[in-house]
Amino acid sequence: MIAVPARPFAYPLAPEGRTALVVIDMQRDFIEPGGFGASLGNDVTLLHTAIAPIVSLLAAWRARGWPVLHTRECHRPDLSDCPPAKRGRGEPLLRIGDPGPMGRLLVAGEPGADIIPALAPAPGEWVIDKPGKGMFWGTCAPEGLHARLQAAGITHLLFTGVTTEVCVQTSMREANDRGYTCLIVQDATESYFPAFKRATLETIVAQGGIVGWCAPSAAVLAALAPA
Ligand code: TIU
Repeated sequence: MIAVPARPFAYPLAPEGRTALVVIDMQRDFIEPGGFGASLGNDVTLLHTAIAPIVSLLAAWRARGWPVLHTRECHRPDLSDCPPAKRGRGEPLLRIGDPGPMGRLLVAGEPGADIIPALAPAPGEWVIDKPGKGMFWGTCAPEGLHARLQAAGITHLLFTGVTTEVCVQTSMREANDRGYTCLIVQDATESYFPAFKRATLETIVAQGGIVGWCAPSAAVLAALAPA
């Protein structure tokens, strides 16, 4: 194990490809103007600071040939996997499936559902389309994501991406309940609500790491031996 200085205490990062880097929903629909995030009334520029740290972590994982998972929150074009309760929620400018400047919002195959070019998946990396906020719900049919991770020998997950308190936290909680040893990289995740990000990081590490660990990307990168 590689000890990463972290809160609430050192994180035991598993080498030899057993720790996957998870990049949650770094899609144009959340990061760029005119997408789903903006339609909910959010300032999408608040998410941009997470991009550079994720670039650095991706380079480190790729240099070692360690597994990388990208997720995309999106739905089938017929919206059969979008519960009416999700589509009807709130008063957005545009709803899921409505046409916008980057195509239909949160629909697979539309430009807005793509991962931003700076973080484009490399060949061989996992790309998981998820209809919910959590990455284990309704994904990787028929066996499910947990079975796929187990088959790949992945026991540890590093979480990055957006938004901290919605899809990142939900996915990290799902993973924690399934027995994964999880760390959230504090500068590689962002929220439209800085106070919610702070509260989420504190919630995760409280009570002896009730959901997992938290560390900056510099601490993770410094702990890794030269590739
Ligand atoms: N709205 C919001 O903060 N997030 C989402 O809707 N999805 C994700 O977090 N990816």
